[in-house]
Amino acid sequence: MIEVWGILNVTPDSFSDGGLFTDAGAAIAHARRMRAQGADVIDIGGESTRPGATPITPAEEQERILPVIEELVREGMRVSVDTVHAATARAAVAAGAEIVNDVTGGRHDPDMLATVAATDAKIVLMHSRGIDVLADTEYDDVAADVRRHLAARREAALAAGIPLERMIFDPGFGFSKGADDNWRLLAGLGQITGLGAPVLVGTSRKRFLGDLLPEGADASEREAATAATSLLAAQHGAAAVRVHDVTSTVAALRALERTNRAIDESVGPAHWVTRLDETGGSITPAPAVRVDGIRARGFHGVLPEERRDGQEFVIDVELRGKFANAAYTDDLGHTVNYAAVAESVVRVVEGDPVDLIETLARRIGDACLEFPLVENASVTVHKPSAPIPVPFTDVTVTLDVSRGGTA
Ligand code: PMM
Repeated sequence: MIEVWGILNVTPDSFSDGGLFTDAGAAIAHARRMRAQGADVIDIGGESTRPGATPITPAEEQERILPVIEELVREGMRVSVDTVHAATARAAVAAGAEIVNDVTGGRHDPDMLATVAATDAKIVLMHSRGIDVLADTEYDDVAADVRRHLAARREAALAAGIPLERMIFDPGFGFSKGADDNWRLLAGLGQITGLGAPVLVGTSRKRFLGDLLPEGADASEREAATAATSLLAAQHGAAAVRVHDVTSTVAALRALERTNRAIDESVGPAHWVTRLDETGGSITPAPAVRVDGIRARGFHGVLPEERRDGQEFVIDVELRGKFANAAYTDDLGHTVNYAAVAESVVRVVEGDPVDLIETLARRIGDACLEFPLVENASVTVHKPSAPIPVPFTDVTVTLDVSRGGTA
């Protein structure tokens, strides 16, 4: 089962539970309760991200959370610290926290990434924009924009000395996202899981869930919607969910686990049942989709005349992924639309010039992975008209890309 992180806000003003656990004794008691309910990690925050919350100094933040962390670690709990301050992260890790959860992805405090790099702790790199989580909600394509942002945070963290194995990505539900953006992000979670590290999802009690409830319902009535969205996140590849009410989400995830177990134990043709945490079916081998001989004109190459005059490129792509159900459902939604793939390939060839066809092949491969259900792509780029002084028929480069190994 995926991990469940129980939220422990030791703050007077968090949006749904502010003020409940400001006293260390009450906070520790609540953490124990969450552990008994099935929480794998306790995520402790001492500063609220709620719009309008009073900012506090790192010293005040530490005063609130360090005694709690020390006690939870002493009792064998795994602790994550929700902070944007490097000094607090350092002190919390010294007190035994094993994860630093930074809602700014290390952008707020210039020392954060180097501080985490110097420890053994993991870091949650979350997508967010400004301080005001209700502002700045314009996106071209929210899942692709968030993926790009997190890929850049990944590069920054790598440059600071944090290996990929110590990273966790979080698309930041509710942070500068309009209501529909949150649903699009959930639908497009595969783009985030493709970044190469586990993904954490936090929908708990967030405003966008209010749209599912009768008008006037308050945040405490969002538990069923939290459990449902956490379950959907698990089905879309999340490795962990961050929730206030542990019992309801653990029950939902156990239902998924039980059903999948029944599927694994089932007899009969594999396509009668589909594991619920896979969008594709369980028939093997899954069909491959090939599109060969896609022609487009581009200006790639090292030679000046290639850049000036351009030439024809011919591309073959073979895509593999979770297409198995298509053979039984006859539904285009269960496979990849090869016409759209071909158009996307042409756009890349006609796009910004590069020197090497290896680079071009890689860009085409990345474009193929943008399609849902595609898990790997083999791309061959032919350059039959390359201006070399020897008679020849073709020059090609073939490159394979797969989710998790690219971007
Ligand atoms: N949401 C809140 C605070 N911290 N951290 C991560 N990694 N992901 C989130 O979605 C997230 C977070 C919002 O406030 P809350 O603590 O009251 O849920």
